[in-house]
Amino acid sequence: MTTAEYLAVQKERIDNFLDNYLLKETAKPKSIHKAVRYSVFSGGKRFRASLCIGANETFGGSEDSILPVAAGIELIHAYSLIHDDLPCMDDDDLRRGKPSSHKVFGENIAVLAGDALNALAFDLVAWADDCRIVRILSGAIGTEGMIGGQVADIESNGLQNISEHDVRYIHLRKTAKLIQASLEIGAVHAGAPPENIDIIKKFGSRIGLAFQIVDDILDIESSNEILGKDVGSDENSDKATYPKVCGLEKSKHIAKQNIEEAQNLLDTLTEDTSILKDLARFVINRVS
Ligand code: GRG
Repeated sequence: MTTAEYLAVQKERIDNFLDNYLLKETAKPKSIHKAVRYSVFSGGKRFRASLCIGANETFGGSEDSILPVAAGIELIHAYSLIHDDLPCMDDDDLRRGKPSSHKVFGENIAVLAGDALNALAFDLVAWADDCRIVRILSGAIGTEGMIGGQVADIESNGLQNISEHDVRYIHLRKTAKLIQASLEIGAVHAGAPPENIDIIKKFGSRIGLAFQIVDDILDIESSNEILGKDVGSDENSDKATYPKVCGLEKSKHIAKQNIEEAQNLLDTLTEDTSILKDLARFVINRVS
């Protein structure tokens, strides 16, 4: 199976699961259920869910019991995208080729749709009946994870003396933490030993950093049509990005280097890690 096929299979499984799980648009109050479904089913590669399932599979975990957990991680991701697009954050009108949640439903419902997704995500993750998983996810979201990264990102807007170290700090939290947690959760759920979980976490941190560097690069080199959002927005908002502090070519080199390092880490495991290596390669080959 190619990586594209693997991602397509997992996306279908996740989407079917979520379609059955989420309340219908006709459920009262209709606006919130419409807004939740609008963002969850607006597209998306389901990359984080695929990493979670891939890590679980690598360590011999059960295919069915990881599905609700992986779906819950995607709900956290959808929540972060809704809030990231709000006027008080990045103020983006377009996401996944469609108007952002607040453009369709208004800011109040968009904020609440994000909040609802957070609650639903933890409901799904709780299906695994494993507090370790709940703690990994909440750590990835909190002030030492996505929220901390987003705060540092907002506070660095427009600053001219930003260093590579500063951008790395932001990217590791804003983006890499959830990617790392997706893999760690898959491995923990499968019962992987602590030394292997350590390797998976290092792998996740590197591919997560590369994922955000590639995102910065695509914001310069891609188009609105391919990316499904407004390209050039990082430069317009004078955001802290790798291309801003290192230039495009060095940014590409750093992304590639992180992926190579991540793949090399997997060579220390005895399990078949081909799925995870392929997903790592996808990070630098992706076009959207
Ligand atoms: C606590 C969940 C939460 C959020 C509050 C808004 C915020 C703090 C953080 C923003 C984090 C964020 C949106 C980081 C960007 C990550 C990123 C590169 C998103 C794009 O991911 P893809 O390409 O998107 O996987 P698709 O559309 O394929 O799902």
